[in-house]
Amino acid sequence: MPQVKPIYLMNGPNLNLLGLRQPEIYGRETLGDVEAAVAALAVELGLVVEAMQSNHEGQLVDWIHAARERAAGIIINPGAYSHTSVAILDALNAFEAPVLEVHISNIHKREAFRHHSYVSGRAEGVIAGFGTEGYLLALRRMKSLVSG
Ligand code: CA2
Repeated sequence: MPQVKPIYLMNGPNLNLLGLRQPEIYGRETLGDVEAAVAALAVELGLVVEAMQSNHEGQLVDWIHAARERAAGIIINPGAYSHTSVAILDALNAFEAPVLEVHISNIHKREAFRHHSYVSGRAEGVIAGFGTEGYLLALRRMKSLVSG
C-alpha cells in the first residue's frame, strides 16, 4: 500500500507555553490539547498529521526541508519568526505543496510590528484571530487543498 504523506503541523517559538501564560491573548488550551484536537479531526478527515514545535529558527528550516520529501502540506504558526524570518520564507518557497499560516491572535489588531508576516507571501491562506480553533479550520482547508 502506498504510504500516506502526513500534514506537518509546525509551531514556532514560545508556542510551547500555550495555555500556561497570557490566556487573555492565547487562550487556555495547551499545545498538547491543540495537537490532540488536530489529530482527532485528522482521523475524521482521513488525514495524518505530524506535529512539531521548536524555539529555534534553524530547526524549523530543517523540518521544512524534510517536508519537501515527506509531507503533503504544512500548517505553520511561525510565532514571532513570522515577522522576521526570511530564512523560513526561503525554506517554504522551496516546498512545493500547500502551506497554510495560522495565528491564534489577530496580528492586525496588535502592535504594528506584528502586522507584516514574511510567511503570508508564500501561504495559500492565512488564519488569524480565531484562537486555537484556527488550527482546526486550517486542517479542514488543507483537506480541500490536498484532495484536489
Ligand atoms: O497569534 C499568534 O499565534 C502569534 O503567532 C503568536 C506569537 C506572536 O509573536 C505572533 O506575533 C502571533 C507568540 C507566541 C507566544 O506564545 C505564547 C503563548 C503563551 C504564553 C506566552 C507566549
